[in-house]
Amino acid sequence: MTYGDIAQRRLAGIATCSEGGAGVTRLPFTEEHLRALTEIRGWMEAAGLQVRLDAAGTLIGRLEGPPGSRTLLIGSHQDSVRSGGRYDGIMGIALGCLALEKLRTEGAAAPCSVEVLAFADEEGVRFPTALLGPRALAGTMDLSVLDLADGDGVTLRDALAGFGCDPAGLVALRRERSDLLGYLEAHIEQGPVLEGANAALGVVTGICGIERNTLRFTGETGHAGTVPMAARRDALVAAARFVIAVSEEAGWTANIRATVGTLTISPNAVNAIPDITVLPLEVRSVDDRARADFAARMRGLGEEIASAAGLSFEMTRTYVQDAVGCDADLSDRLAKAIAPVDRAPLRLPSGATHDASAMSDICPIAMLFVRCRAGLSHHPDEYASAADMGAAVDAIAAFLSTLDG
Ligand code: HGY
Ligand code: MN
Ligand code: MN
Ligand code: MN
Repeated sequence: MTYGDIAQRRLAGIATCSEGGAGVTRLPFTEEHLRALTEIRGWMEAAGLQVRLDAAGTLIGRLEGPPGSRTLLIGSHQDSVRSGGRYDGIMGIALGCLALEKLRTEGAAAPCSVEVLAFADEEGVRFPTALLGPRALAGTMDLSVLDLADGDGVTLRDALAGFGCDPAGLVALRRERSDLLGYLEAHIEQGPVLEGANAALGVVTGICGIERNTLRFTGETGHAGTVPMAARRDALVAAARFVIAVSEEAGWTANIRATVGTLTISPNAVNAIPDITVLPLEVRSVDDRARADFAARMRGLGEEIASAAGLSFEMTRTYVQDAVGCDADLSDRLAKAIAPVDRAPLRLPSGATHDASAMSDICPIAMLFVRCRAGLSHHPDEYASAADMGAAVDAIAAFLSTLDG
């Protein structure tokens, strides 16, 4: 049984505990999360780690290094999107544990202290916020998010307390920058680039920035049979024009990915003219300036479309996270560690955001991408091979041995 086979078996095992419908649904501070912690605790103990749960719901496995040595953090997120795949997030936790298990089996002492971190919530699917775990460690969290509620009205504060996590302990989680060597996240690529290059592993150069806005077109409702077409102020027609224009503009603008994704219509009846539409606009880019410019252009476009149809238009930014670069020294060490399987590993940006984005506020970060079949992710058919995961375990173990505490 190779380490890749063990990873495959462990990820299958943990997936079954949350596969209700198609794919994996494992949201933070739920029954599925609780069951997953039992599995992950087992992975950490098999690697000889001291295991504890912190006040943000992060399960932490620690290996004490030589006295006085700093700590390398390895982590990712245990949560998934709804009907997601078996690898996004959780794979990085499994591979980190297996790399330490490999070193333990080989009797190789780690040159520094190492912690594997299983963060509770990166996707932000259950609550309208995310990254509480890494932000608590980085000292950048906003405590007001504790009062945000999920679709059932459960606040993040109550969900934490119900999980045995004391929100009062969050502030004390902040780490000392001087104690940290860095943060490494191994993650399925979630895109087709490595597969296209026939590469098992890649080194991430940077993680895209992201901003989310809420837009609202307001017109006038009326009877679908009696209001002449020329007299209508139809909010759905305006929103439709906007969505098509966003897709076209993003298509010919470098470094931009823009998505609407959902649409709320009022009064949402076939025989009444829609008077209000509310839609999100998410803009991502590795270039923060390009992202801000594009969002400003989309605001102008929305205003233009609305005024041409006699509607009003509002656009409010609800979330922003700047692009982050990966640390050159850690990334070069990672590239060297991959050399046995690829002398010149691909270096590529991440179009997905990660826990590493938040960790970059407290320490240097590096990310290792693992090939993703057909680039499918946030999808039940997401897949990484045992061979590629085995190569990743070897690379993480080799990366650790390049460090000096
Ligand atoms: O949306 C993202 O990029 C991440 O998967 N949460
Ligand atoms: Mn994801
Ligand atoms: Mn992820
Ligand atoms: Mn992540």
